[in-house]
Amino acid sequence: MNSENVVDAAPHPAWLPDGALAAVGRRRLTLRTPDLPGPAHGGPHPRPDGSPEVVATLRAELDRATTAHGGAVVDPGGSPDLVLALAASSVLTSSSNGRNEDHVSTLDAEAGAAGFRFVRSAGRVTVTAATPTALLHGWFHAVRLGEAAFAGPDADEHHAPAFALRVLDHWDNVDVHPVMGQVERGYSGGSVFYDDGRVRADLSRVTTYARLLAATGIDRVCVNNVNVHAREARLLTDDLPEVARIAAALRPYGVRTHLAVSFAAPMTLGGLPTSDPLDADVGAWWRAAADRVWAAVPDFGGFVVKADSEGQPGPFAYGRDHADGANALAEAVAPHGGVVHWRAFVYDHRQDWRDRSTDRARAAYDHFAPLDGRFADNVVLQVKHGPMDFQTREPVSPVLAAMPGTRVALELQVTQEYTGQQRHAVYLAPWWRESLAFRPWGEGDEGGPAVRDLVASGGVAAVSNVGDDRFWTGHPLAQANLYAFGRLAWDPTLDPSALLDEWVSLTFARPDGTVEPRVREVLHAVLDDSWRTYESYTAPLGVGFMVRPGHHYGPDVDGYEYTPWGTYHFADRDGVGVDRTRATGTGFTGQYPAPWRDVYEDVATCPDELLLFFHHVPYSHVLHSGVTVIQHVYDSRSEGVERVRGAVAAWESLADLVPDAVPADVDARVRERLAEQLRSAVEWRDQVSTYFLRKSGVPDARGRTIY
Ligand code: GCV
Repeated sequence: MNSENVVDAAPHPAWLPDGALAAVGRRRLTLRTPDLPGPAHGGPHPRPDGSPEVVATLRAELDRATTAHGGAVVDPGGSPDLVLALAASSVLTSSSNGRNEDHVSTLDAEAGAAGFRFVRSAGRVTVTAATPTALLHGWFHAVRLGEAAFAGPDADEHHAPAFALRVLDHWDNVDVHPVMGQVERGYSGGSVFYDDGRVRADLSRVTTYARLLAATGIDRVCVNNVNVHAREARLLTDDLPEVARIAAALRPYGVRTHLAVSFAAPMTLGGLPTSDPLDADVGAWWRAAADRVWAAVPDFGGFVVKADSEGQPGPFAYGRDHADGANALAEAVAPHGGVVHWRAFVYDHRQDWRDRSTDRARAAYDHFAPLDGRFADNVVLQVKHGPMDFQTREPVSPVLAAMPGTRVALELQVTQEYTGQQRHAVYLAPWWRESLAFRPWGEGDEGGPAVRDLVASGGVAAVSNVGDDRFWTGHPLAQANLYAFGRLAWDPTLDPSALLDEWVSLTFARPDGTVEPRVREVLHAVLDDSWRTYESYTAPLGVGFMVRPGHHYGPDVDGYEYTPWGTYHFADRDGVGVDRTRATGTGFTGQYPAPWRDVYEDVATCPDELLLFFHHVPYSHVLHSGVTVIQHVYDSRSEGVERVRGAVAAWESLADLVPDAVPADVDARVRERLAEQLRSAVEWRDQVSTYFLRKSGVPDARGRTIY
């Protein structure tokens, strides 16, 4: 049977198989929750951390682990190996977020309380936290460490998330959209929340999902698509009881619910003649809507808004700007401690391809940089990591450095829309880590803050890659991306290869908690460098796109060249690339501070991997690597295919370890996906190489077959 058909089986345990709990589960465990703490920050709104439910979850986690592995839950006097204790927040040091004090607010107070203390003394461990959710994160920290939690010298560590907000955005539709399906850009089956027009009756899988997220540190989920269609808009009103059911399924693991809302809701749902954000009735409508949401879901997180973007309504219709729009919603949610994630993905999607002066890459900065300082404190401007749209390689968005007076979040895409759609094994953590570490004012310690510092108060948000597929993510190895995103959201300085190692240790744990070393080696061989491998057989040198329009899978070099979407490569017989210089191009380089504005401006200093993003160059241009652009196109497409062949062979070398160290269903699905990746990589190589041979007339110096 095709592994794709196993839809009714229980979901794959991902990174929490029982074997992952072996080290804690065979020990003596104690949970101390003397008194549930009072309001986290003295505010008027209900507790944001689902206290009683999370305490019940902690009890159940301890029971589950010890039952599976022969340990015991004991009283504090019973000589426990691991104590989990709720305590006053004074046992914790507060986290520093490096932000301007003017912006300190409720959210920061919550982030400060989100940490836990980990103390090891003579092989016994005590985890202490001020809230049940923080304690739950401390529990999963011990699970992740496994035997190492109890081994080694005495330790006293404080762990707190780097970011106040760690969000996963689901682009799930309630109705099956005629073009985009149940999940927009979803490659993992249907939605875990909805099934053909309604919230699922059985949401137990949502709670299992929340457990996986809690084990990485994610604590907020937006449960519907930012493209809010008519049916989905009603989640804000008629369907609030259903949203409350979803929130109840997420709450036991301390995960809070957010909704994407339509800017036009006052008209489409409220019957008002306008959605003008400065209209008094519109403001009142949003306030009443927010009041109803928080009445139904007391720990609700907030709204996500895509406005004036790709057909979604927004403030431009009323001659207002995005600060006016965002602030109207922010005012409505503020009394509840809510937050508005306002997306900066605003550009002209009806561009004339003949018009060389309009540059989509410029758009977000042009719209938002002038508004810095005007957004309310509970608005988070959510900025895609690159100026275009989640391509395989882009420079970091200049907006991130242009908004010092605004709470800014970095938006990443865990779902692999442009990076192989979970048919290709592409581990994205190295790239995310690179974006988070980028220093807009220059590299080196003197260079100024990194992106991870700039987004400390707005945090990170990412588009989820999860669906109702048995493996959650279609490709079982794509689970590593979700895991790594959660961990980087907690600590953006973590090493991607070490994170992969953590993921392997948990996911491939045998019942006794051990992992076969060859499995670990092969997963590193297949995944560590897989993002660069994917880059090497797809669109070259940062030029982007070249994908099939619409679904965005597979090669189509000119697919977007004459469309209104602003996504061009400008290849002709002499050269390729987009001139974004100040001297002769669109001027986009000028949106960066020094030194990058000059590094990118000059073809001599622009990094090879971004050359065609910033410059139109002749095919004979010699890269820093020493080869010409055209020869690089041929060489790297060919090498990319060979690297995929290597990944296939590496995975096949594990055959003798199935099923003991590699579950048979995982093996079957990975083989199926790797075969498709190889087929697709060959197609990419042949189309891209052939296209450029035909355009340029320059033969491959190494004489390989090109068509
Ligand atoms: C949800 C890209 C995707 C769209 C997505 C959009 C966005 O354009 O192709 O499917 O819409 O990004 O981020 O809003």
